[in-house]
Amino acid sequence: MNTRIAESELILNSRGAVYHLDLTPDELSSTIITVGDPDRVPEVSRHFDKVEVKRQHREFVSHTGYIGQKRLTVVSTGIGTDNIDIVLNELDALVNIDFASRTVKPTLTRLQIVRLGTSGALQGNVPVDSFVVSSHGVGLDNLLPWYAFENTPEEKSLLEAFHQQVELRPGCANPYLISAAPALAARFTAGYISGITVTCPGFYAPQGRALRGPLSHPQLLEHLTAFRHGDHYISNFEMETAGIYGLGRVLGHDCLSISAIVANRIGQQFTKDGAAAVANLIKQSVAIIAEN
Ligand code: R1P
Ligand code: URA
Repeated sequence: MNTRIAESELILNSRGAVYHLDLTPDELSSTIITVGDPDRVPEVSRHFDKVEVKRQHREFVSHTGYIGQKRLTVVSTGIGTDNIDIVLNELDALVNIDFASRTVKPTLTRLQIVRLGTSGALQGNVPVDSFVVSSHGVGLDNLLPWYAFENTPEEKSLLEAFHQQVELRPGCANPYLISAAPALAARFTAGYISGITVTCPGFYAPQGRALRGPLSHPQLLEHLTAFRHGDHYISNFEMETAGIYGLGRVLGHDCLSISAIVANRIGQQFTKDGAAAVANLIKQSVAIIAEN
């Protein structure tokens, strides 16, 4: 039986558009770029040959257009995995729920979702202005434990190693680990560094930054930097990747997160030109995403 999804669960506005994103199904492509900063959306769509849709509601700005024959949507998520919960569920609803009957479609669409963001490096040899492709996302936020999901044997073994090597106070985090879509990751190799990305529920103490608030985990950076499991190491941290990979797994979409490194926490450096680093990441990556 295909149950009707109530008005309170899938909320549509007067345009028939999904609640937070304010997009209708025809306004979305199946190839999607997510960015954190709403001002980054036009920086992506300036590479489109034509922009046919522009929408904005709260921090969620969306542009849909074409590069050649390839249709693309770029959408801003704002900061954090609480926003990723909203964006990934609404993107999925736009393709996999029939808004008229409010039922799940019999044939599901697999979206291709690529995050182009910024991040802080956790290794001395991952320099500022370099680009990191996240082979896996480790979530120290608490989004994915709210969903039912399955880990692969490789993910279980990496997560076990993470539990052994990274000391976290009980009740502070419930780490989860999900890998990138392998076929998507394989397209971003030349000019990109690959490593595990840790997704944090904040920018300051949850990333080991002490301004005035004392840290409950002063050893966090040291443990993350030292982590090893076979050839795997932790390259960087930020605030969305694990949530995107996790909801991609839950909902059946292919996800990849790529970051421009703006801070190196080991060398204590910050990029001299973050806008240029992000512009370079966008130019190089959008060209690859637009290839068929
Ligand atoms: C923090 O400054 C923000 O920057 C990073 C983090 O994940 C967080 O969202 O990504 P974006 O530049 O894509 O927003
Ligand atoms: N974004 C983060 O979340 N952390 C950094 O250090 C830089 C960008």
